[in-house]
Amino acid sequence: DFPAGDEGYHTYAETGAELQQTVRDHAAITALSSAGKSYEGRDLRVLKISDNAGTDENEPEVLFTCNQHAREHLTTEMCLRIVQRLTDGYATDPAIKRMVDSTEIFVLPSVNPDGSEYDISGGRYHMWRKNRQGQGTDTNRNWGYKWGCCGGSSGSPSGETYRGTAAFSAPEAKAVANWVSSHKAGGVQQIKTHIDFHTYSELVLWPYGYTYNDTAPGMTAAEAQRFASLGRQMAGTNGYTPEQSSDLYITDGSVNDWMWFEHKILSYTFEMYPRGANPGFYPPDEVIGRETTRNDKAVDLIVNAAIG
Ligand code: 0X9
Ligand code: CA
Ligand code: CA
Ligand code: CA
Ligand code: ZN
Repeated sequence: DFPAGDEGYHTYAETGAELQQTVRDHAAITALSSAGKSYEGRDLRVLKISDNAGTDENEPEVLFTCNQHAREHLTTEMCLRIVQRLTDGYATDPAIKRMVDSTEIFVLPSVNPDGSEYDISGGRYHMWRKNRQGQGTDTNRNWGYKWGCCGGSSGSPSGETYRGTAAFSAPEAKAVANWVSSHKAGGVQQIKTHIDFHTYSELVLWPYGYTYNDTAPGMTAAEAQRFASLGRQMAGTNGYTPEQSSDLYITDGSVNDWMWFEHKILSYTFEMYPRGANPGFYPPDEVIGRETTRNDKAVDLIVNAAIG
């Protein structure tokens, strides 16, 4: 469990209970499923939010993923905030109703439930980042585009950015990738936009991460412009700093590079609150409301970007 005083954060079980309650309260516009299993066998839960949620309709799809990194617990709360706002607001807020009716929104509150549960085991924080496969693989270095190419990951199993033994050797990355790939209809990827939430530094990041270059195979100058333009627009709503992800540091095998290169999904990383190492990965639960609400407008922008 979370340490005393931080019970406002949701454990894996509490997150499941919250999603189930949401489906009970909003059965017409929600559907709960699983993208697959973690290394230790936990479900990678997915909540779909759309009108006629039980039917795969021909509507642009939007994906939100959270908690790829175990200790980044505020991001799980971000995904739960998206779920709560879009479902509770549906009946009364016309802008929310329009978004929910014209898209299919998928929310994955924890891509790394094993790591997250380990990080809070014994009621203490363990400063854990990776999954729980062996010494741990950094799932955000395990995606299959330019895996291990460019010095943006570690080849050492004890490394904090260990890339794993092969692309998609981590069951969590593999499961989410297969789930995304299954969202093609008639050869066209239905998921149009994506945010992967992390902490911390208050940044809006876009691909590529494996190269400092703005343009590269699969990324034209016009496409790079689109990333930068929407990225800056979103950052204008939450006060984060917008930049290409490699401007922070080089990563290879990150989720955004794969989402964009393989599927042309407009895929961003948000690094949430705080800006610096204090309080770093462990802000008190008192900030959850403020720091997740802070991204409401950016969430609306990425949903509306899928509508085009
Ligand atoms: O290193 C990461 O995976 C992300 N930062 S974190 O502190 N949450 O671990 C950033 C990934 C974004 N990509 C690049 N910086 N290239
Ligand atoms: Ca508290
Ligand atoms: Ca629908
Ligand atoms: Ca669909
Ligand atoms: Zn992270």
